[in-house]
Amino acid sequence: MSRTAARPRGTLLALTVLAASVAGPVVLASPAQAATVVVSTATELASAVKNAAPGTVIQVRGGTYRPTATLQSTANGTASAPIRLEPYGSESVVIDGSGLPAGAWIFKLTADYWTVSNLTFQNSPDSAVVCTSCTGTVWNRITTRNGGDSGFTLTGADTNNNTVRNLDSYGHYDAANHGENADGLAIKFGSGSGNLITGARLFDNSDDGVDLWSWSSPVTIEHTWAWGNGRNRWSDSAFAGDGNGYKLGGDGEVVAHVVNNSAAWSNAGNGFTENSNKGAIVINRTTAYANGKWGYYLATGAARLGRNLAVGNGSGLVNKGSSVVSSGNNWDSGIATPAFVSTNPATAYGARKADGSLPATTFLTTGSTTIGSTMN
Ligand SMILES: [Ca+2]
Ligand SMILES: [Ca+2]
Repeated sequence: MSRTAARPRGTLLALTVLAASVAGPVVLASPAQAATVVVSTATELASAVKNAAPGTVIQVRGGTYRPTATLQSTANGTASAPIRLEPYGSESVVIDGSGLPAGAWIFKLTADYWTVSNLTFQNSPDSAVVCTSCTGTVWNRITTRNGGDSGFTLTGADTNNNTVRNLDSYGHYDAANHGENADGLAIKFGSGSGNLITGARLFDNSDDGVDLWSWSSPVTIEHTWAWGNGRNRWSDSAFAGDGNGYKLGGDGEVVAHVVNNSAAWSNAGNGFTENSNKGAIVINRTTAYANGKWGYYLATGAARLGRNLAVGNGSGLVNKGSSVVSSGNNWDSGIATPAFVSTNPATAYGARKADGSLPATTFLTTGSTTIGSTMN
């Protein structure tokens, strides 16, 4: 369904829209906007996003929106009064980029203290969602899918204390570069502390699941699954996707990222790779299964690998350099390899739990309390 019909609007919103559309001198220093703004067209959505103020709640009526320009804002919320962008009630909202110009993103936020929840961004010509130099943003249960570059991106200096919770990002492919850039989640070209990724599913993207290229501060990733990345699903005869589940560095940055209780399977490249990052990357209780190259590739850095489980990867379980500290992993002496309860990944694609967390699955579980991801 394409949302084109106008719905009745509240008086406050009507006044806001009217005020914004009046030509001539603007009396107010900045246009006042109602605390709660209900939008039902792409034009209203663009205006509400642009003009938000601390405490604004933007509620989007159900339907599919096709903006013709990038939705963007530089309006800051505050820690105590964040700006919220979310569906109206339990309605289902899809923001579709197929009407955007070539090279455009769907949503560009250069702002602090937003909480964005329960929205799907699809078919972007380029990246879908990009948060630049953001602080204190929270992203709950966002889906990015089938776009022309990376799905969800944090970038820029002063990117601090952002939380990405329960992201689904899949099917991205940059055709012009034969798939070499489109990642599920890109935290690249920037810095900032306190950024947390939890509960993500990053799959079937042309390049990597997670990419932390040229990022100079530690990122924490937990309860995340990356699979099927870097496989040529587009019949591209010059396909160039890398296909790492977790690309944990690059461009000379030395940084101690942390990955806990996560999994990588069936990626074309490595399950987890330092990608030349010589920092003390910490990887604990993760599982790498059936990836095309190494389960864990940490050949030059000083990673700390604890209680990880690698099974059935093309190049081998682990490639670790002499500075790596390795303990309790199934390649370490005296550590047994527990059997998987299931190797059928079908449930990994299933519906999330009511609270938005990862779907229940026995896939790659072992029942072990000491090694490998618990897959939840
Ligand atoms: Ca690449
Ligand atoms: Ca990449």
